[in-house]
Amino acid sequence: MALLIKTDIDRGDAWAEALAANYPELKVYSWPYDGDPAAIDYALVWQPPEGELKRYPNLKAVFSVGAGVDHLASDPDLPEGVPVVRMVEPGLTAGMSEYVVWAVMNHHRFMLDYAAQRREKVWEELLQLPAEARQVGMLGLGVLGRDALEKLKPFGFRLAGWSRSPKSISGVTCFHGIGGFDEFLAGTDILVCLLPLTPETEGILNAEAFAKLPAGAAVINVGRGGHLVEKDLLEALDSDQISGATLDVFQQEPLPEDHPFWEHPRVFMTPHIASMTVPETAVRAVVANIQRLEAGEALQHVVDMKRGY
Ligand code: NDP
Ligand code: OXD
Repeated sequence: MALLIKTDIDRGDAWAEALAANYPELKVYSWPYDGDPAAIDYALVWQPPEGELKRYPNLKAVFSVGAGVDHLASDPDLPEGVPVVRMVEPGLTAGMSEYVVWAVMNHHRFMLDYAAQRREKVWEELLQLPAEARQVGMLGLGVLGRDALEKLKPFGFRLAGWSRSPKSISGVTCFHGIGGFDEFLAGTDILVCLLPLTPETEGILNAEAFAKLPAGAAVINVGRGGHLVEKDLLEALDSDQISGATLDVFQQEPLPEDHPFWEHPRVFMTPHIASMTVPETAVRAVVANIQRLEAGEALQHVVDMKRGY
């Protein structure tokens, strides 16, 4: 049995070593692969070139290296009938929750203001609000959104979430669908986007949504750059409707050098690192899934490609 692997960041031999340790019988080939395409049973990929996966006639499943599968859904030649599996693994989940907790605190504790004061050599205390005075609103109540909310619970924030289908989560006020969107936004002081990018969610962080948030709300985008209408955010920041933003993902990555976000004093940015798949833990999830399929059982975390997530 053979697996082709294409990852984004060079992590040396971490993937190959973890695969060898967890599944010694599996032959692992790194992309670009110039062997016989018919020999490849599985692909574990991040942003493969369009049409690449179609080259392998015997693929049994495609595993996404990331939780998001928009990098695969955008391929018009994605092989039909081959299941696509999104990444669900504890390392990726833990990393995202760390980032979200930090980013919420960044806004809650006025860190953008203190950074500005530091630049100006201003020593001034700002009145701190208790956590329960703020509502954190999570767009997306999937694996990552729910875990981040759990990790926020001990701090005492009021918590809310929005998903496509109804949910019931202890300690979280849940809203769903278009009908629940406005009420969700109206109560949200710190908005976090952890949605998948689909035709339905593209551009969801726009002027209309910002206007429905309480004045001075903060925005954290860790979903995808395509969720945010960047010029609408700049306008909302300039009018103080939005007090600040923490952004990890962008319409164009890497962010172009002349982009106004680089210099904006109310924007904190990171280069799409909110979380990263951890080879050691991810491999266990992939191997367990391959073994499930080989034993005639159903794969876990298969994406509904029509829905887009
Ligand atoms: P899941 O598939 O587990 O959860 C997706 C959630 O979004 C679900 O609650 C789903 O609702 C909701 N949703 C989807 N479409 C809609 C819609 N149209 N309206 C309302 N709610 C919707 O995904 P994960 O939590 O695993 O990952 C979320 C995203 O995080 C990824 O797709 C990726 O884009 C991003 N990500 C970013 C990273 C980074 O480093 N910046 C790292 C990892 C992931 P329902 O529950 O009803 O189905
Ligand atoms: C992911 C990502 O989707 O890293 O996992 O963006």
